[in-house]
This record gives sequence, structure tokens and C-alpha cells, in this order.
Amino acid sequence: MKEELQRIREEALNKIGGADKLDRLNEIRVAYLGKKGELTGILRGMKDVAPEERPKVGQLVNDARKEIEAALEETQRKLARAAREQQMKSEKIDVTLPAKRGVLGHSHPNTVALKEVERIFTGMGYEVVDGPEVEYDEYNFERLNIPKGHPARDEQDTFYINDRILLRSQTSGVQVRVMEKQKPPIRMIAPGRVFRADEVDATHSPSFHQVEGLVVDKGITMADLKGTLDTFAKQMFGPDTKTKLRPHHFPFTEPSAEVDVSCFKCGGKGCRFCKGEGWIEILGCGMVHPHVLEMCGIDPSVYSGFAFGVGLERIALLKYEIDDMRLLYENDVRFLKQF
Ligand code: 2U9
Repeated sequence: MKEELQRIREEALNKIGGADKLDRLNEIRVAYLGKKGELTGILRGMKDVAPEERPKVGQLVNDARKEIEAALEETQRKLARAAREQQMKSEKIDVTLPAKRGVLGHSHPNTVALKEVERIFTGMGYEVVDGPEVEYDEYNFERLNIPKGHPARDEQDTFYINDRILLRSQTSGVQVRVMEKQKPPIRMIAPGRVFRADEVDATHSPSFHQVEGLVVDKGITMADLKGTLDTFAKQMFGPDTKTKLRPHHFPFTEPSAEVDVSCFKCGGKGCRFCKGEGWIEILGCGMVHPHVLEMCGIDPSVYSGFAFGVGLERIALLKYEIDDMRLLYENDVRFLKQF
């Protein structure tokens, strides 16, 4: 029995010493100390040992068990440490390697242009006001001197939700709301998306963006309008830019004008960019029609005002020399990252 115990002990310790994996160590534990293990088998055979010998043999089995357990534990610690070291080595991070460049997007040309327009007008004391894209006919047309049946409605080929509600064709409803609520002086711009049932081409889209402006106060004249637009044009297109007003007609302004700026490519001599004209049309404007003021709750015998409207895409196309509006909506990063 003693020799057998000695053999088991040596064999187990040998195997433990030779184990190179935690799994293997577990197998050894089961083979010797498990329920059906060799050492456990010895304990079971105690009934065949003479009673006076039993305590001694029992002691020997226990000693062997402790020894094997200690060896298992130590080897397990060693193997676990080695495994951790191996893992640390394989996962080592070289902090001196150059960092991977992230793909960093940037603002859309429309956004860049809008921020610039907002910077210029807030610099002149204007407020930037937002409003709903789904609008009442009343605010989009009626209060702007465009009653039902007016030809200006056909020009704007509007998307109707029902006979009272539509997708706004201009941001003017925002100004109407401000005039209803606020006593002059009013100095505001209303940027935002507008909708018209236009066919898509290089200069048209069923959805585009406008920035409309409105100033209402006592004694506002066409000279204020001209001076404001001149300041805007110089800041947007360069300090040498000249501004020219051509008579026009809008139902909501009287008198009305279209505004050209001197070509910022050729300085007005005429080039391919301005199609030989020397001038480029950028926006529409006028003095707010007295009837519009009245319909918005402002007394036209006390107050006067000017308004203007500009297509944001038109400004972005001109400023960044993009020749097709569709490029602005395709979201091709190869195009967008140029600006
Ligand atoms: C109120 C009163 C007057 C806004 C104005 C224009 C002239 C204009 C066009 C520019 C290019 C539309 O995007 S576009 O096609 N707009 O020419 N807009 S005056 O006049 C207003 C607005 C609100 C209460």
C-alpha cells in the first residue's frame, strides 16, 4: 500500500511538473483526486488495511493529497502567469505608431453660405427667426397680397396638403408671424427650406432654401434697403462689389427690384462667369407693400419697411463656383469635401 501510494504520489507530481496547459492540469486533478481518482481509490481500499495501520496509512494518503494539491496550485499559478504574459506580449500597443486618420466630415456648402449670411446680418443687428415648413395658405399667400386666383400662385406651383395647408413656397410666413406678435422696430432674417413643384435641372429643385429679410420701423426708406444690400454684397462677394437695383414686380413689395452685383470674377468687365454681362443677379427686394403691413397688424401710416429674398443655393453656387445645383443634393463626399 505504501509503495503504491509512493508511486501514485511520484507519478502525479511528475505529470504536474510536465503539464503545460491549464486544461491538462485539470485532467491530472481529476485523475488523482477526483471521485474516481487513484488517490481516492486508495482511501476506498482502507477497509483491507489492518485497523491498527489505518491511521498511519490515512495520514500518508492525506500527506500525499496535500502535496499533490500544493503542486497543482503552484503549477496552476505559474501557467496562469505565463498565459497572461503571453497575452500581454501579443496585445502590446506601440504608442509610438502614427495615429489612424479619422474620416472627418465638414459643413455642406449650403451651411457654409448660410452661416456667412447669418454672420453678416446679425452683425447689422438682425435676429434669425425660424418657422414651420408646413404652412397655412393664409400665411404663405393671402397676407402677402397673393389672394386665390392670383397669377403669382401658378408661378410657384405649390405642394398642397389640403386647401388650407401647404408646403411653404417662401419663408415669408415667418415674417408675417413676427409682425403679428411684435411691435416695430423689426429687423430679422428667416432662413429655411421651401418647396415648389419645379422640374429638376441645373438651377431648379422642388426643394431649396431661401433667406428672406425684413426691416420695419418709422422712416425706413429705399436708401436703407440699398445700403443694407450693398453692405451684404460687399461682405459676401468682396469689398469692391457694386450693387445695382433693376425695377421689378412682386405682389408683396412696392416698389420692387431685382438686385445685381458686379461680377466678382472680372470686376464688371464681362467674362464667361457673368456671361459677358459684368453683372450677376442675386436677389429680389422692395419696400413692404402698405396693404401687407396692414394685413399683418402694422399701421402703414406710421411705419414703413423693406424686405428681400435670396436663394441660398444661388449664393452657394456663385460663391463656390459650382455650375450645377444638383451637385448640392447628391451628397457625394468627393464633391462635398472640396469646400
Ligand atoms: C413679408 C413682406 C415681404 C420677401 C421678398 C423677394 C423679394 C424675392 C425671391 C428670391 C429668389 C424668391 O428664392 S427666390 O426664388 N424672393 O425676390 N422676396 S421681397 O418679401 C416679403 C416677405 C415677407 C411679410
